[in-house]
Amino acid sequence: MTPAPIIRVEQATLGADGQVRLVVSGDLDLEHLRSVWSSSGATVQHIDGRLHATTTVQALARAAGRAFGAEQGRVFQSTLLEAIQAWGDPPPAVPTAAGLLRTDVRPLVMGVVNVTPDSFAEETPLYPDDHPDQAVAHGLRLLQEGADILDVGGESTRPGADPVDADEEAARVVPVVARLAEAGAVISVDTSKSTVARQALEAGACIVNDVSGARDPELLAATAEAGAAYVLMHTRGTPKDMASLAQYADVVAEVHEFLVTGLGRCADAGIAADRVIVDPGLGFAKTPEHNLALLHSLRELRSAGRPVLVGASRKSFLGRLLDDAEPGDRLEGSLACAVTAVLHGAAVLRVHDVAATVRAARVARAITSATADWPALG
Ligand code: PMM
Repeated sequence: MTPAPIIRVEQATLGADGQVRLVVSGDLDLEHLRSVWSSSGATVQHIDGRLHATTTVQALARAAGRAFGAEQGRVFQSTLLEAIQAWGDPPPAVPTAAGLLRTDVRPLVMGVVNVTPDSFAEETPLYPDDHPDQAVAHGLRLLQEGADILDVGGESTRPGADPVDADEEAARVVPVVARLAEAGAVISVDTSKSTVARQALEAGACIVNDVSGARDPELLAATAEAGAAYVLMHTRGTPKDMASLAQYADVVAEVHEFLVTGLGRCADAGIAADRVIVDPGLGFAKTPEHNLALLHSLRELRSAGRPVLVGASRKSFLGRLLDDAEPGDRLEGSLACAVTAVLHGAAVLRVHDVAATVRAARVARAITSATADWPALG
């Protein structure tokens, strides 16, 4: 099969003579493409295994056709046009076994339910006291506040955290998922373990939020078999060692390429592309500067064609920006990230402060869409 290029759109202006600035990488003869593009008048640089090109869409597509044979030229052209369209369009909806996630209508707010004794972000741990009642009550409160999705997790992923045994994690998560699903909530299970995912999906979850970066084929198989949606998040290593792996020559390019190749792993495991939501994984093997670079360039990740989830809420890079504020005192930082994410086309905001985020996102969305409504989603 002809390998598809990986194309990231940095900027595009629409119209017949629309200009586009993009970055191309992947398993193809980039030097050959560079020389053909250059001779067609494009501005092209070959830097560290990536082509950075600026010209009109038509000129790029025509030159790609000339650079390669007919078949590869066609693959290139359709990947190019899809990336440009996805960059500018609203995200598509995401089907799950429990119905459509309407990411096409407005940004969705995902409320965090950490069923752990040691979450850095929660003022009062939701576990083990009064388990599962306390966590369920918290989830119901977030629904009242306007959460569209509840993300239920039983393993802390803060940097340096120890892994939790699968049975223990399931015992924390599954009763909470069951009760919240019974109450009608759309539930994602935040886990990297296939056994936990399977039990949570049976108990009523319809999204698997995998913070390990699509590494475990068993977890992907469990997601595919259940017809669940899947959050593909960029990370490196494990929470235990990820801080030491936060080294990138070009963090936006590397995260984008990881997500595009991860979509291939999902497809190989039977998860259709239309079920996948992508996530830059803020704070996962990232320095504060990496997180800011990714938020700054968030729209570029839309070139992958999938809805983008952003989890910036209460994270430590916000503490750094706000005079070492504690997690519970980072609300303005979390809201600034949520608004920025909406303006850059994010589809899902994973947050602790649901009521405040809904209010901020409503205003940001009213500005981007020039309509004041915040449709209820059935
Ligand atoms: N962050 C945390 C946990 N799960 N899932 C996704 N998809 N994206 C994230 O950024 C993310 C996540 C860690 O934050 P927490 O300890 O506040 O839950």
